[in-house]
Amino acid sequence: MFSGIKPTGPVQLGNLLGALRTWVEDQHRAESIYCVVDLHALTVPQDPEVLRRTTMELAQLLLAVGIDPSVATLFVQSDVPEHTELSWILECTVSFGELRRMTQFKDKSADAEFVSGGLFTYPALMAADILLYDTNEVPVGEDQRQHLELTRDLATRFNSRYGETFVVPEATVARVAARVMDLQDPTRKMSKSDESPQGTILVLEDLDQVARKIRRAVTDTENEVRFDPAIKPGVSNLLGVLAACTGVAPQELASRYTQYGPLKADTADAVVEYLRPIQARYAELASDPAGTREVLVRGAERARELAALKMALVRERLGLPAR
Ligand code: ATP
Ligand code: LTN
Repeated sequence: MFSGIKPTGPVQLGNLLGALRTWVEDQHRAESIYCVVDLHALTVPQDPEVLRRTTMELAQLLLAVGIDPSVATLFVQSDVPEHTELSWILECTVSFGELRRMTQFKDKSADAEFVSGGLFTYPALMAADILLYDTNEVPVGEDQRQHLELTRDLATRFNSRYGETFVVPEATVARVAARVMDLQDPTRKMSKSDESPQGTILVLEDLDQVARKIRRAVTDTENEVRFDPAIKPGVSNLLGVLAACTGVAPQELASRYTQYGPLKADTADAVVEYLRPIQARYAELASDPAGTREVLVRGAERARELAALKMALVRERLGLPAR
């Protein structure tokens, strides 16, 4: 199992319910490697002090949600230089046309003033992250499915050109809350780097404020509680969030409500109770930055061992000199 998250801002509810929740469950099922992908954050300009702080805070948050460093490997991407090395090789494996079709690139470049080359080649670095570790499964939110398909294509192409080298991975997407939507604009995915303070719930946000934002979520002018994301995105989003927090299916939850008010109130309560213990654990970890740093050093050592083995094979396959 391998997955990554960018230190581009404070973690939001979509990250937690769509991805991190599965990371915590998966770590007991198979060998799991989780990565704070700081190099991916550099596709847009970052303030160095802010990036340093956000990387550390994100690692602490991952521990607070339940990543257990005694069973899973947690590390920072830039600590393992093999990621950038393999990334170049995969940039030479992917086609320009494939990169141009990526919807994340289209969305993020559409109204950007400055579009970096890295934003365009981003999926090659992501494929490198995954392929270095013989990954079978990649737990991600729905928005990353296309990048995973591309990763599979690149692994297959490389294997057929140079001989069996990479395991072809699969995406595992959460059954509910795989795409948590913005509370104020439920046609847009909740995101940590977009400016939508009223539509975004932060995992470490004041809990009264969390409840307030959910009670004010945009729904629709009908008066029927039904799970139908295409036609009723706002109501379905609340049902998906409530389902993820309670473990009850969204369709089943829909049948229990006739009005929006009680649905919002129960969703607010469920999210607050879901976040409360995470916030408490985070507060404890925040007082021990040295402990987290040590986890990351050990994680990088373990990741490097595996990554170096894979790179040695890749270099041999390509005719690059052995190190
Ligand atoms: P950014 O706004 O900087 O692009 P992001 O909030 O989309 O960031 P990422 O670091 O790109 O977050 O993603 C980390 C994980 O969270 C990925 O697996 C991604 O699919 C998942 N994820 C992100 N947003 C959501 C969402 N709204 N619903 C469900 N999963 C999500
Ligand atoms: N591209 C992902 C973050 C990411 C990732 C990865 C996810 C980078 N490398 C490897 C899974 C596996 C995103 O934007 N959410």
